[in-house]
Amino acid sequence: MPTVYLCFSTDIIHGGHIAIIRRAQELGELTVGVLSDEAVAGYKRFPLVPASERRIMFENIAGVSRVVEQRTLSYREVLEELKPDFVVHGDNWVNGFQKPIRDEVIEVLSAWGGKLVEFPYSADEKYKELDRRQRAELAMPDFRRGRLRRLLEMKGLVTAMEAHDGLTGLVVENTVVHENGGARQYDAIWLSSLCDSTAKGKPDIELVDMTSRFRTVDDIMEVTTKPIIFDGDTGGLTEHFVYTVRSLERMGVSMVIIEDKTGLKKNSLFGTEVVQTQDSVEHFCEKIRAGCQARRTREFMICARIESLILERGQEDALLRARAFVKAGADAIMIHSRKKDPQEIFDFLAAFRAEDSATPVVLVPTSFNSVKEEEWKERGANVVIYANQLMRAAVPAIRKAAESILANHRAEECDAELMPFKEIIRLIPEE
Ligand code: SPV
Ligand code: MG
Repeated sequence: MPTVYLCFSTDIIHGGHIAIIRRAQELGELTVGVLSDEAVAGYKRFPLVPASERRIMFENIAGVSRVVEQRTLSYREVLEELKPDFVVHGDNWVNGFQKPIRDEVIEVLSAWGGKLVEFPYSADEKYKELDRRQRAELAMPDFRRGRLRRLLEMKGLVTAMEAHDGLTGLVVENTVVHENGGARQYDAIWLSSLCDSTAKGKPDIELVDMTSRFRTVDDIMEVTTKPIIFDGDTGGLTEHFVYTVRSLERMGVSMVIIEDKTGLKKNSLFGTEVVQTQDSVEHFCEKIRAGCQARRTREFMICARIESLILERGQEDALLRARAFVKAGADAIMIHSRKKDPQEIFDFLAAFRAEDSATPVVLVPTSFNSVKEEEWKERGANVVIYANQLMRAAVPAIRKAAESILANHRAEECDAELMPFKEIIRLIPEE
């Protein structure tokens, strides 16, 4: 009897899936592949149902002989193992970003004379509605909060991009680039104190109060589903920090990062050009412990940010603090530098990883921006935050338009550089 392979990324099974399963069964003995959580998360959205459970769903469909996990978007590994006579797929990948995956399937199958069979893809409105409803679930606080931890487990390295309002949140949520038949998108959203303050025309000195910062979180949460990492500045007084932890956790934020500075906090990119005081290890550990005690779930992460390199106190001080903060309960640490040369971060990572292989390390490579994510992962980093690039892209563009209109006494000259509002509106979802 001929053998057939059909791979699914879905976490719900509807009539359209059953129909294609039935057609595949007519060709021979059917093996269903379940795409790994990591591959699904990168390719469309975070799966609501993990691969282990999706496997069980398919195992219980009559006529499915067996279910295997497909680890990557590429079919090569699975196909070379199963050597099926047929691979079945919808015809929606004949063109578009999945085409390289399709081409590879045809090439791999040709080694043993296997064939690709494509059925018309059904883009039924009711199935689209199901997907929309599932996306809405992902936005709910209880679904969203734990997703950063799960992404860290799944991917090892996650990326976060800055957003400072609903619109930039939508850009971070929806930006996708296609590469090698797959898709790349940001894993999480960074709520920067610098950009949140700047958007309000205020300095980054903990002047924008928590109520206002939470308002920004809420604006972003309303229109996105990705996990949120909140820049908690110094965390303020320990007595206040515990309330911040509770509020963020309840809102569905996944991680708060607090930095070991005290007194009037200035942005780290100023380094030693301004007076900045580092908190004592003991006092900051107390703050971490209090935060950990205040939270209600293990899903919510508290990250301790070490300012030793920014303040030129050296690697030893940074390492000593990392050790102490982890011992006090920090779920992750962030090490920061404002040097262009990444060497001091490399040195820290090597030394820290030699003694701690588990605690996630967060980086904000604004100054040391030459290193690619793949190398950071190899060196032991787990979160890469692009902390302010969207704001820095926007300001020169809007200033240029403002100047052009003034200089030309009309808007015609700058119009070619502006996005038509029709296109901007397309970014905004309608219920
Ligand atoms: C922020 O984005 O507000 C940060 C990162 O804290 S940095 O500006 O590099 O200090
Ligand atoms: Mg900040």
